[in-house]
Amino acid sequence: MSDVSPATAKALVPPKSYDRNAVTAGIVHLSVGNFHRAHQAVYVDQCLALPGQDGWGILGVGLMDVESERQKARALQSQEGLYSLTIYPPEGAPTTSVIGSIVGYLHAPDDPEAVLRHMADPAVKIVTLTVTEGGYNTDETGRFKLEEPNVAHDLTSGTPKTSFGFITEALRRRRDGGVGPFTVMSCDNLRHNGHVMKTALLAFARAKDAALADWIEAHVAFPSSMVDRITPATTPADAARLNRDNDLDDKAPVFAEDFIQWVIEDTFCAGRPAWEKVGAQFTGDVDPYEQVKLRMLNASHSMLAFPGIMMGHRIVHLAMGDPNVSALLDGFLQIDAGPLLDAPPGMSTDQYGAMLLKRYRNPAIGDQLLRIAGDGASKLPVFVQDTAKALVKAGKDHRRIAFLLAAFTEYLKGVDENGQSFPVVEPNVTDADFALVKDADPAKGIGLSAFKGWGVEASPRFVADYARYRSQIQAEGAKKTLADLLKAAG
Ligand code: CS2
Repeated sequence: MSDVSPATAKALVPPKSYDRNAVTAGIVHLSVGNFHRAHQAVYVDQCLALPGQDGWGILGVGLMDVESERQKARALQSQEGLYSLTIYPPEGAPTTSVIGSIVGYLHAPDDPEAVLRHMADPAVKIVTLTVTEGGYNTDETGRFKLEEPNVAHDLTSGTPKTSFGFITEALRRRRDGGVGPFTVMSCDNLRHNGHVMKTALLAFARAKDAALADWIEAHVAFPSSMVDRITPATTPADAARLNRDNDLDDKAPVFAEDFIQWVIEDTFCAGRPAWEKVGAQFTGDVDPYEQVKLRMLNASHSMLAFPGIMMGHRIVHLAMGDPNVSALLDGFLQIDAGPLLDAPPGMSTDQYGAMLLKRYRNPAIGDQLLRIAGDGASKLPVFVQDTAKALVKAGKDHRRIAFLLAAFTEYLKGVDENGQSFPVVEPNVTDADFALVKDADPAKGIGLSAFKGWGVEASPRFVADYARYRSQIQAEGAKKTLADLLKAAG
């Protein structure tokens, strides 16, 4: 609870750099998380201050039918989409600004028709999404899961629940009404996220209406993009602190690190904001940027989260304060992940790795390891699989990755080495997976569906190390296991 009473705290004042009343929504964003509000919404906010950009405001849409999303909708609606963003540099004072680019907000389960009306509006030219790695509804072979209950609902209903249902129905209305298509841009941490989006959407559309799927394939653009800014969840204690420090009464404050990056493939089909004027980078090939970011930043985040949680840590910079954790990440970045990558021109993976460790050490962020861990079963295949595959194939040192997979498997039990339990949010871990986790034979866990197709199960040395690390984590804890691993690794 904020201890700043509304009577004394200041209300949010819209940005002065543009006339917010003149701004209309040219972008619909599906699933407005903190990351979106600290990233894309900031680029848009800065763009709106430039001439000729006032058609690029954002209409935010919440998709999930859960209380926290309803609460967010109420908070943002009561503030007309305004919220404060506080940026913490590693040293020196934070800065707070009010972001005005979200000019409307709808909670889709309350009024799906209103969402569709907006998405079909000719003024909307781009639909962006941050629906998380697991939100693309594909299995480990890349197949779109038509049987997923909400997807199955959307296939037979005109009142959608899923992003696929909303986008497809809106595009149908636009095609039938002679309104052109909009661009669909994923802003999630996935390799080739544009391609993943396109494949998923076309699989859905084809199952619903083949002719519409052909139209979408011919007319809709799906640019890929690499997105980056570390944005913690705002806990009630954070909200109280931010409001107190800023003398504000904001029901939905966000905070983040000062680093920000966005690399976008320039293939929009209905125009786009002048994001290049506010720091975004446009390129013909996002892949090298995505690979470096996913396989270094997100993968090392996982390397930090699962072992860190099992050691009893909960906060990123505090875990980084343990020299062994720091050495684990450094080894992973510099020895395992970095050398396998073709970095984009002008970029060195060594420097990038060193910068990541610096970002993680920022004490003002207090990012949550449990946030990073969430839905690990969807994240690990995206972030770690390619590195694991390449190391095993080349017969290189796989121990840090075997330790990560062992720590992830033990983490699924929800208790750390101090006996503290924590919530395990793993919607994509099946009952069969949990049975493997509980099996008395520690090697069995290598069969988890999250590890399918990695090729590690075919390496007896990898499986033996994985099983050994699991047994040692169970018997002596992750700290001791890591200390021994580092000693052995020299
Ligand atoms: C994190 C990301 O959730 C995760 O696994 O690694 O949210 C990370 O903080 C962002 O991608 C940073 O850009």
